[in-house]
Amino acid sequence: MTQALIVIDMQNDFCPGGALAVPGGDDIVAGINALMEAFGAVILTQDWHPAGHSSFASSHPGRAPMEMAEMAYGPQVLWPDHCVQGSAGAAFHAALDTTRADLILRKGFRAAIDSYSAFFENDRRTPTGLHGYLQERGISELTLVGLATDFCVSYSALDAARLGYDVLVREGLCRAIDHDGSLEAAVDAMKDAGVRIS
Ligand code: VGL
Ligand code: ZN
Repeated sequence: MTQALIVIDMQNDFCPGGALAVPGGDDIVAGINALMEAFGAVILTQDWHPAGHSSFASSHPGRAPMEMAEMAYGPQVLWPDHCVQGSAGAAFHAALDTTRADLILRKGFRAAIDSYSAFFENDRRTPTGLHGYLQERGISELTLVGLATDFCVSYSALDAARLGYDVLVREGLCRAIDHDGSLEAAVDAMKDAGVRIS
């Protein structure tokens, strides 16, 4: 049975020096590279926003990063501009071993909707296509690592669990934004959903 390693958003903008830097974001690159060996499938996700994306605070006059906004699909954190398509910030961390990737899945490319999860956009309904890909390859066991634990990793893990996958999050190979209790809430939600955390 093929097990997949899903590496979430290991991009420059989420690493120290980036536009939405996650503390210690680059500390996990070597460990993730080393882990790839053990998996029959390696999938990388890449946050990939058009300039002026609706999740950017700069797209909402008078609003600041980390404030909440109400979107058509529900509440949304407003972020600093990050991972703009084709920018250096959107590129993978230079030390990440991208050669082992079977699939690079981009998300967040529609201007009007954000996409934290590798499976669904933030309306929790619009699919990215990853579920179909995994199903066609007969993959049902997933290990998740990457950035950030409390947003894109946990949203992906929760959706995967809901879709019936066996999901393990390797917390030591993730780093969190931890804004306003978001890390504790994410860990609680993952545990409640049956996601294994190690
Ligand atoms: C992420 C906020 C905005 C993430 C992506 O990768 O966790 N967080 N875009
Ligand atoms: Zn983003």
